Amino acid sequence: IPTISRHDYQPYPYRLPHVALEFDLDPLQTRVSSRLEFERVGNVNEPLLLNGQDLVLESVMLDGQTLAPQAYRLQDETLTLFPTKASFTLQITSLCKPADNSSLMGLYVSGDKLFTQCEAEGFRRITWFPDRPDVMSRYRVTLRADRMHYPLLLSNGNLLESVDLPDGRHQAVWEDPHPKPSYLFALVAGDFACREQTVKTHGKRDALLQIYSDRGSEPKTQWALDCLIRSLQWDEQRFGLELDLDRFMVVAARDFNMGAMENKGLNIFNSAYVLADKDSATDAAYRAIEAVIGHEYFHNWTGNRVTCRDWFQLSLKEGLTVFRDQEFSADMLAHDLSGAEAASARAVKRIDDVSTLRIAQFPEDAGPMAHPIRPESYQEIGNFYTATVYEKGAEVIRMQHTILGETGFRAGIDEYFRRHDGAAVTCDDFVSAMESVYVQRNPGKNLDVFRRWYSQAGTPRVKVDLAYDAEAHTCSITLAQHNEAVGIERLQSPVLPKPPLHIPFALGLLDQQGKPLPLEHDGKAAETVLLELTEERQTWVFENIAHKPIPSLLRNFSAPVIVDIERQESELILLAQHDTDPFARWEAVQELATRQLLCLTRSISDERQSDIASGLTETWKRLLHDPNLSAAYKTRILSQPTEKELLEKTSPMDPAAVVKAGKHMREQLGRALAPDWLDIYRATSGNDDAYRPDPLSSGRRSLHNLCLHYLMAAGHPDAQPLAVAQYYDATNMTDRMGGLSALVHFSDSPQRQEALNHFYEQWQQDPLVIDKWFALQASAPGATVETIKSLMLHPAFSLRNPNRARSLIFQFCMNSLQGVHTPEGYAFWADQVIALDQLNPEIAARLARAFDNWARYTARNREAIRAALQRIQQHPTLSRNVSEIVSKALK
Ligand code: HT7
Ligand code: ZN
Repeated sequence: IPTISRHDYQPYPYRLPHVALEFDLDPLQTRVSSRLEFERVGNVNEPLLLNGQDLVLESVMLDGQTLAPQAYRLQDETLTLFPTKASFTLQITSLCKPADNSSLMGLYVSGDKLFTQCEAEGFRRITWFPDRPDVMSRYRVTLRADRMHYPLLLSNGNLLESVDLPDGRHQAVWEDPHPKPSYLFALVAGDFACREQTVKTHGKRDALLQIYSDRGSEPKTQWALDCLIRSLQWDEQRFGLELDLDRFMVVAARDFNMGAMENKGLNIFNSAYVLADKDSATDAAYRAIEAVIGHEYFHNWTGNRVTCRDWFQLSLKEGLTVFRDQEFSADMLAHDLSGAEAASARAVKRIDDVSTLRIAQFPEDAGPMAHPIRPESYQEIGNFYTATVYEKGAEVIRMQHTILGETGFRAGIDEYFRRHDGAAVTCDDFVSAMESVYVQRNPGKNLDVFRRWYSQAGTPRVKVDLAYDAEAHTCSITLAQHNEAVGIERLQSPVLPKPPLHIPFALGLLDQQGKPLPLEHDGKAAETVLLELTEERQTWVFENIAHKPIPSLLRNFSAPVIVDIERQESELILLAQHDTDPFARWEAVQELATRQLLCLTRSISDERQSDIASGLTETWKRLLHDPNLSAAYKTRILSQPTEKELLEKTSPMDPAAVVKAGKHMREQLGRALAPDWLDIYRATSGNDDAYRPDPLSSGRRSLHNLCLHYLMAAGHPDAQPLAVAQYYDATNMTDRMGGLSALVHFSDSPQRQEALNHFYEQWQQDPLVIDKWFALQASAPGATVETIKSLMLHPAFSLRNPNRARSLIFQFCMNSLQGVHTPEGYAFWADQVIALDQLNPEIAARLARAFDNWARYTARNREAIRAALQRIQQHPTLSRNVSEIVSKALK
C-alpha cells in the first residue's frame, strides 16, 4: 500500500472550470455521464489523471470523438489520458452500483433513498474525475429517476428545472453558482418530509432554510431548524460572515459514517444530529444537534468558500470549524448571562471540550497513530479524520485566539478571507494571515515558533516551579517545556530532540485565603496574566506579593499541554473553594479526585484496603451545597474523572484496577454524602411538563441524575424506588434515561430487566432511541461478550447501520473496560473488526483503534491484544484503512 507524503504535493496541471453531470439514478445500476471542460495550466501538455473506484467505464469522448481503449490508460483506480490541446472537453459515461455499496462512500442506498458522501475521496466512486480538493469547478447536475420512488431530487445550489419524463421518470436540473471541489458535491433522491423557513440575512437577502427527514419525522425537526437559524445569526454577528446561497438544505440520513457533511448548500446529516423531541432525545442530544448543525453551517465559509489545497491541510477547515462550533455552543450557553455567571456557563462547555480532548486526543498523541495536526504522510486519508486533526486542531486555533485576543483574531480572520476567498489553501496561509495582525501588535515578533504546532506531534509537558522571595516580596514562576518523541519518532534512530513550542500559559495567583492577587505583566495589572512560553525554559517575576501565593495554572486550559507541578493537597482544596477561574477550579477538584483514585488503584493492585480522604468528601460536600454554582457546573465538578482518563495515568495500564477504584470511590462518596445527594435530588426535581432544552433546566436535570447515580452506587435504600419511579413517571427522555441508566448500571434486580423490556416495547419504532437502548446495555458494568453476542442476535441489530454498530459493538469495545479487557473480549473485538471491514472499511478502521496503546497495558492484557491484532493483520482481504491502523499498531 503506497504512502502519500505531504512534501510530494504537485498542483494539478489542468483547470476544470465547468462540470456537467447527468445521473440516471437506479439503486441497482446508476449511469453517470460527465462533460468536463479542461484548460491546461502550463505551456506543455501533461498526462491527465482521473480517479475512479468500483466503476464500469462505458465510453470516453474527447471533443466529441469516442476514444478507442488504446488512446487512454485504464488502471485499477486511475484513468490516464494524453491530451494534445490547451483546452478540450471530455465526456465520460460509467456505471456504479449504489445498492451494493455498503461502505457508505460515494453513491449509496439508505432504506429507500439514495445519498452521496464524497469527502474525502468518495466522488471517484461516482464518476471518473480529478478527485482532489484543489480542482474547483462550477457544477450543473441533471438528475433523472423514477418519480414514484424518488419524488424529490436534490443537488447543490439552485433548482433550475423540474420536469416529468416518459415511463414514470422525472428530471431535476441543479446549478451551483459557487466553484467547489468534488468532495463538496452531493445528491439526494427519495421521498422526504420538509420543514422550512425563509430568513433575512443581514445583507437583507432572503434565504430559504430547509430540513428534510423521513416522512413521519417532521415533528422532530423544529429544533434543528432553530439551531440553523441561530447559526446563521451567530456567524453574522461574531464573524461578519453571511450565507452566500438562496437556499440551504439539511437532509437526515439513517445510514451515515460520521456526524454530518458540509456539502455546499446540501448538508447531509446523520439523523442522530437532526431529529429531536422531548420524548425521544436527551438534553445531551439537543446540545449535540446544536453543535453539529453549527459546525456544518460554519463550514460554508471555513471549508467551502476557502478550502484545503490537499488533504494534509484537513485541520485548516476542521480545526478552525471545531473552534467556531465550540464558541457558538459556549455563546448559546452564556446567552442572557453576564459576569461570573456567563464565565461559569462558558466554562461548562470548555470543561466538556477539554475532557473530550483528554479522553480521545491525548492517548492518540502518545500512541502509534500519533501525528501532527497537519500529518506528514498517510496511506488512507479516511484514517486521518482524527481527534488530533479536529480537537487538537481546534486547540491550536484557540491558542491563536488567546494570543491575539478577540479583536485581533477577528482581524486575522477578516484578513484570511480577504486573501483567500474562493481558493484552496494551506494551514500556513491561515497562520500567515493571523501573523499579519500579530506583528502589527507585537513589533519584532512573529509566529515562527508557533507554526511548529502544525508539524510536531505529542502533548507537551510544562513543568511549573514557583519560588517565593519573602524579603523582596517577589514570586518567580518558571515554566519549562518538554516535548517527548512519540509514535514513529520513537522508532527513528537517533531520536531527534524536538524544539520548543509557543505556549500561551494563563496564570493567576491567590493569597493564602484564596483571594486573587493583582499581577503586573506587560505594563498592565490583571488577575490573570498570559505568559507566552517560546523557549525551553523561561522565568517571570511578579512583584509586591506579600506572602507565598498559590498558583492557579493554565486557566481556561489556555494550551493543550500537561502541567507538572508538585503541590500539597491543601493547595488544591483552597483552589477548589476559591479559584475565580471556573475551569481551573474544576481542574483542582479533578486533580484531588484523580490522586485519590490513583491511590485506590495502587492499593487494589497490591490487594490492600483503602478509604477515601475526608478532605475530598468535605470539598465535594461544600461544592454540592454552594449556592453560587450553577447546577450544570456542579455536575461537572462533582463527576469522577472517567475510567479512561484514569487508565491513561496508570503505568502499566491496568483496566481491572481502574474499574474497581472507580466503583469504590463512587460507593464511598455516595455513602458519605447520602443525605446531601438525597436533598439535592429532591431539590432538583422540576415540573418538566413544559420541557425545554435550555441550559438552566438541562443543568438541573443533569445534577438530578448525578445525585441518583451516587445514591444507587451507595446502595441507598431509597435509591432503587426513586430510579424506578423516575423512569416510569418521566415526561422527557433525559429523566427517563437517567432513571433507566441508574437501574441498568447499578442494579441487578428484576426491575432492571422489566424497565429495559418496557423501554424497548415503547420505543421500538424509533431507531435513535433503540440505539440508546443497545448502548446502555453495552456499557453496563456487568456486560460481557455473551451479553453483546446475544444482543447482536436481536432482530433490531444490524452491523450495516453505523449508528447501530456504534451503539453496541463500539460502546462495548471502547467503553466497557470491565467486559472487553478479557481474552474473550479481545477475540470478540478482532472478529468484529474483520466482519465490519468486509462491509464498511471506514467504520472498521475506527473500531480497529480501540487498543492503539496496547503496549502500555499490563503484560497479561498486552499479549492478548497483540495476538488479536496479529490475527486481524493476517486476514487475507483487509482494507487499506484497517491495514494501515493495524500495521502501525504492531510496528
Ligand atoms: N467534513 C466532514 C467529514 C466527513 C467524512 C469523512 C470521511 C468519511 C465520511 C465522512 N462524513 C463526513 C465532517 C465534518 O467535519 O463536518
Ligand atoms: Zn468539519
